[in-house]
Amino acid sequence: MEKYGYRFSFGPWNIHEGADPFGPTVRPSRTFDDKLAEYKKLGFDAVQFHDDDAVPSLDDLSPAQIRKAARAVRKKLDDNGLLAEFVAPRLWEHPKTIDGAYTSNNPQDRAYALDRSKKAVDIAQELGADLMVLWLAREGTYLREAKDVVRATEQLLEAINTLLDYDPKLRIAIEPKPNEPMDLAYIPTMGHALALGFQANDPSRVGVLMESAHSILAGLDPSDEIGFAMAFGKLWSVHLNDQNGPKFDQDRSFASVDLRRAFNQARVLDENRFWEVGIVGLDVKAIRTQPAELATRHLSNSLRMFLRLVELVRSLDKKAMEELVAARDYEELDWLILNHLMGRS
Ligand code: GLO
Ligand code: MG
Repeated sequence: MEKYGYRFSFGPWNIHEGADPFGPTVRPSRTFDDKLAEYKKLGFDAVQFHDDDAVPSLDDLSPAQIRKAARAVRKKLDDNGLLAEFVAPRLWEHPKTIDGAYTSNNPQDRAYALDRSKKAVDIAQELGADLMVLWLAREGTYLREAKDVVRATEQLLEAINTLLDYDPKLRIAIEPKPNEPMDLAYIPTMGHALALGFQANDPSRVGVLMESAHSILAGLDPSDEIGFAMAFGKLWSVHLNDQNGPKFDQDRSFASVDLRRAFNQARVLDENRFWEVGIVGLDVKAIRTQPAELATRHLSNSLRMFLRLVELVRSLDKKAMEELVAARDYEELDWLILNHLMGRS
């Protein structure tokens, strides 16, 4: 398969058991090793990690034990010919993160969040990844009076600065999301994430990860979110997927809901040479009805769809487009794009 210089990644959570808030699992769990064996078969190059995907039960381990366990995972990656793209501290499941992590109202809980994040940095170092992704899952509120937004923003900045100081080579990519699990998140969009990063002590080491579904949930266009971040050289990773309107986070296969919206994400990424900057992550989940033995199709289909869209981007009749833009004939430009997407000329 021609990959046009792109590399692809997903996280172990993207092969999952199909539980939802209203029903139990529908597919058996697969071990980490078993999932790892799927990556190359599906055409992928790199693994995205939560800290505890790499080192389970890390809260019960010493820093030395954590590093040792992470080194063993590095060996498995090497054996499978895979890279680690990033490590993300999982700051949303522990009892100490019920009311938020860096923005919790409880100082002990905030200390836990920082300590846990430092352990995630240690794991990233052992896995050979210089990137940490911060999905700020519970940094927000169910009711606004519960926290002080100015203080919360300062706390987020302090946490980022603490991590930048902890490892002078670390880069941080903030993954914004407007809601879920919180009703109202503090860093809902690319603009918020970038603004926070630019205020950090070393802004050159803070960038963003754009997830399509999150942009759509915020009522924004993912390709514009991509382009806005790329204009500042700040798009360091993506979570491409799809989303049927502003409801719960669906993580549908890339392009499965809105082909043209996906085409434009591929277009802005490709026209700005994303393959030279980052790895294409696919944060997709199989729908719950999918039988266990077929529950990796969403990954390979998303990857192949991205590459097909890159081909469509590159085969666009640029000259015809320029002429239509110059004539301000956007109806005909619309017709050209729609026909191109349908394989018609
Ligand atoms: C959930 C997020 C989640 C993160 C992952 C990495 O909505 O998209 O999947 O991307 O935990 O931090
Ligand atoms: Mg994501």
